[in-house]
Amino acid sequence: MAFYEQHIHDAPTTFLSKYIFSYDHKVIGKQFLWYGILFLGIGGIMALMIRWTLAFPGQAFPILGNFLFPATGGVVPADTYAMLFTMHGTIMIFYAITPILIGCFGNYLIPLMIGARDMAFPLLNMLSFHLAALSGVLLLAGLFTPLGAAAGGWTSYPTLSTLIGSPGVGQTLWTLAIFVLGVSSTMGAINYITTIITLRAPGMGYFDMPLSIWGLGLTAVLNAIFLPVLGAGCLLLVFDRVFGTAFFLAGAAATSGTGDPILFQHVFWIFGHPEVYILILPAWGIVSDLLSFFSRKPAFGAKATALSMTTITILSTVVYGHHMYTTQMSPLLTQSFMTLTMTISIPSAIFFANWLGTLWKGSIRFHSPMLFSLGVVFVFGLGGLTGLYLATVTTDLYLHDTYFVVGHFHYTMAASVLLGGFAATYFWMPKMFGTMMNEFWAKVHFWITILGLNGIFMGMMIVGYAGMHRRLYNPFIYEFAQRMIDINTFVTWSAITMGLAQFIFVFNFVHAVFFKKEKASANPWEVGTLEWTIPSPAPHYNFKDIPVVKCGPHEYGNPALTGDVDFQFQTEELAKS
Ligand code: HEM
Ligand SMILES: [Cu+2]
Repeated sequence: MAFYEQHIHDAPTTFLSKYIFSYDHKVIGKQFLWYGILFLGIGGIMALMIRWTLAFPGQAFPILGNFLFPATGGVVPADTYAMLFTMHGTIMIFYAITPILIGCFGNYLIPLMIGARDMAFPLLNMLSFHLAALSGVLLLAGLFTPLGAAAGGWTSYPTLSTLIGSPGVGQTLWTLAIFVLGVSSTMGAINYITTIITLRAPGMGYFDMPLSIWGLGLTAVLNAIFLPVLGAGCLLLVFDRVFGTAFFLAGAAATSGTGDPILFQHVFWIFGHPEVYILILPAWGIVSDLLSFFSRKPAFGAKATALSMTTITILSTVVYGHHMYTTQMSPLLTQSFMTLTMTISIPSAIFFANWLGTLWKGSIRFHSPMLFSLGVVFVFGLGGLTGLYLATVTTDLYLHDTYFVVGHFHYTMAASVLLGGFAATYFWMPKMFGTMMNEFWAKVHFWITILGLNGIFMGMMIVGYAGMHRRLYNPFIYEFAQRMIDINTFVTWSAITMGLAQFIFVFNFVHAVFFKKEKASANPWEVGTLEWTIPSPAPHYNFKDIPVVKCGPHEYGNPALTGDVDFQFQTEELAKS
């Protein structure tokens, strides 16, 4: 077991060193949380503008419309629509989900759950947040440039993203922003990996780590390997845009020699497919732990779950071609990618079955984190199943670039990751801020959110299956699509409802952080992992004495336990009858 002395320095006293330039992983985690919630709001408003356009084509966007689009009397213009879906996708993936799940919970949980006093490289950690903040500024700056923000989709395919498709500075800023964010996340990833390898508390083997740490660790591995690939692609794209190279320009567009626009798609998806697992793995890990915590049972097949997650991580590196079936790849390649993609169902099925095994005959407590975790099980099941239609070449040729794809990835990513993020926020709130959020409003928030998002994404899959294309400003100029306006209206109302429900969360959160008097106890959920052995909120440098780990993370319901507890801390010797 790797273990070395971790020091304790005096607590910072000034505002700047405490809240802005803090080295403390807990503060940096919270910085990422606020950052992510802010972008979640911006990305959410953009989503509503997209949905409004699809449900009520030609009608002014309520309230904000007249202010933002005065030239068209409040109606979202076509070129703005392209910017909206581009920025929405980019913001949600890179600036909302990533900072919340990985930036916040990665930072917050890793040292606490493995019994360390901080990350291995605290200064690098601070720099990583500040680079992320810089990247956010670069991205948003694009909105204020003369030709507006990037509009080539979150995938930024050339030629849409070269000077021909988007001459404005906005696209250059987008590309730079993603590059800077890539650097930031790579720094974070290296830190996470080193911390997990070197700073685990004495006695904690890899299989004694909570599954949340498995998820976050595997995510960090993927990040460290594949973000540099995206970074390289972005850099080449910037060269094409600014210095006149022709990596992704072909034919007459290239000044000398020629490049290949499709090359960018390869580079993008070599990163892009692992990226979807980068986002989902932390959510899987957290849900695997929470299902066990709130079923009061050891996680069923915890080792198999960890190994399945590892297998998926490895497989995710060799399936990226399933995003490119329609680029005229050789059939030999498409079939190989199809087979490899299908293979992912095997480990997925294993850990999905393990989740159900954990629930089986558990004494389930339906607290809000549990409700959100069960929500993940449900939506991820749907998302995974729809993936099979897309993985199959023959069905994908029809479904590619339709709203079916949009429905699929919103179920797998938006829905499961969002619900997982909420589960984590409600659950670790007492440890992070020292207070609990209101359970009643948490449950109201859960029910409206889960009904809303199923209305939204189910509706998307239906219209997509009927042939409605994604990214069109007004698909209803086609006669067959006119009949889909009603479903689109339904989707939009679901989105508005779900959007409004998020205010319940924001009020609940802000109230708990700033206004609530009643303090949380050290272990309000009665679970045994290391972070619950210390007071809430976690004190400066977490552990006065580094804990010694004696058992696994999910020791529940042992009949030999006495008193009215049904769990054991990881620092306790297993009770023997
Ligand atoms: C469980 C097995 C899964 C399979 C077999 C699968 C398969 C696919 C395939 C074949 C596509 C390409 C469709 C097309 O463009 O025509 C696709 C798109 C996508 N999937 Fe999945 N997927 C799975 C799980 C996931 C998960 C877990 C996530 C995210 C956490 C995810 C996120 C995405 C995204 C973001 C896209 C579309 C990107 C874009 O075109 O903008 N998928 N999926
Ligand atoms: Cu993929």
